[in-house]
Amino acid sequence: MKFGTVAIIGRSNVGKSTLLNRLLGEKIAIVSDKPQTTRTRILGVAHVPGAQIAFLDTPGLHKPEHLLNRRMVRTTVETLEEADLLYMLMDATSLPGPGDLAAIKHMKEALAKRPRPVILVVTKVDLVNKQKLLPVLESYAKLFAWTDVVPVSAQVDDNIDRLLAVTVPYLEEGDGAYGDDVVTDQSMRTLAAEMIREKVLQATEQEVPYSVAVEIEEFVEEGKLARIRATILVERETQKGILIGKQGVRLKSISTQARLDMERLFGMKVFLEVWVKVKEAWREDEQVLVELGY
Ligand SMILES: Nc1nc2c(ncn2[C@@H]2O[C@H](COP(=O)(O)OP(=O)(O)OP(=O)(O)O)[C@@H](O)[C@H]2O)c(=O)[nH]1
Ligand SMILES: [Mg+2]
Repeated sequence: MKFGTVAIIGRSNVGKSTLLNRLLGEKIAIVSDKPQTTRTRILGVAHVPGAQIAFLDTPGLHKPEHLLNRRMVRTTVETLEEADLLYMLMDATSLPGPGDLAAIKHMKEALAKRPRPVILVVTKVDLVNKQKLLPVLESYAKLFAWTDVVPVSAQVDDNIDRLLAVTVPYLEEGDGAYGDDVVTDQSMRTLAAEMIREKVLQATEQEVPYSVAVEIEEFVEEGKLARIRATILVERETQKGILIGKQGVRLKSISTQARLDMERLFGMKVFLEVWVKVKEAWREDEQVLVELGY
């Protein structure tokens, strides 16, 4: 039996959470086309023949402009320092940019403290035709002395089995740290809050996605029914208006979609009540961030 921890890192939006979900075959991390979707470290345990792999999804490495973002980057750096093996993700639909170079800088600092194998995972290859892919792979490959380079598509499940096969030999001999049925460390409360946030991210634009957090006020299980009351925090009255929408239509749609996801994942009926509350500058408020688990 082999066991190890693998940090999934890279700039914002490269497809870290999508890859985590695909590696697990289960959706535990939310995904959106907006950068800075993931705000915490998310453990996902893959049980594969002969090995247990603890994947750690992380917030994207970016230039932090709020206390929330400084904490996000710190979380990623800590995970970089702890993990046994690193996956550095880069996006096949673009060439190396400042965000990738900044991510490499963080990675090198962590490796200087403790060298470890790093697999370059080039993501989203389904979006690039074969002739264009080769030069892109080369331009990423020459940025660092990667242990391996694996191009994948997490969306269409291309080469994910190869990524796992490349990974296992780098793990140490040893028993898994988690029980056979453990998939994640995310509580049902956290998963519920994240599902609501995902729908908000998908339904809004510009500043709104960054200004939103979700708090679960109540989570009661009654047999096969969960009663959940949640509050969406925003920073301004105008954002509250946007979220609620004309005659409450947008909020209703967000809440319905989130409820359906919860019912699927939890395997129970969900009664969901969602409110919107303005809390100015919560992203700078230490106490609020702690309460939110950031
Ligand atoms: N076509 C395609 N799209 C992908 C693939 N992987 C991710 N995406 C899309 O890329 C966007 C970002 O994906 P995420 O998984 O949220 O990226 P992330 O790196 O976790 O982003 P942050 O948490 O914000 O740092 C989403 O719109 C995904 O649907 C892929 O393999 N193919
Ligand atoms: Mg993510």
